[in-house]
Amino acid sequence: MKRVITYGTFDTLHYGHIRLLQRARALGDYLIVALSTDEFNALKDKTAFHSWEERKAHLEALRYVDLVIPENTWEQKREDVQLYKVDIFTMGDDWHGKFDFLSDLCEVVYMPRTEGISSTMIRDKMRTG
Ligand code: C2G
Repeated sequence: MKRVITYGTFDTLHYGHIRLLQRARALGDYLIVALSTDEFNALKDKTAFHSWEERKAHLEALRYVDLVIPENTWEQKREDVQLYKVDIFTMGDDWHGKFDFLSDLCEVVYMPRTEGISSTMIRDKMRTG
């Protein structure tokens, strides 16, 4: 059982997120998503449109996601990897290199982002119509 973990806000879930989660799950047999809380989003200067509970429900509806846990801090990743016995940590390559410090604990894989879609773009379109 190869266990994979990824982190993010996953606001206004879109096909860029879903392709990321699909590829992440395909790296192993079990995918954990650490979902940014609203408090942690504030640390990322982000304000999600959907609540944490709504974003969690969206992710849990996907066949690629096996478990959703809260992401509260930048520092929790090492503990999460050990606690959940993670074999592979993966993120989109906009984070390339940023989490290499985990490579003594697990494999670190950065995957190409999906171009042409973002939560910001969706929110702007929702605002302007
Ligand atoms: N993503 C993607 N393609 C897009 C948009 C997002 O592949 N068009 C990926 C990102 O690279 C990331 C994941 O989807 O791996 C979630 O994206 P966000 O919700 O924007 O996550 P972010 O704010 O980058 O949070 O501790 C890490 C942070 O919590 C990452």
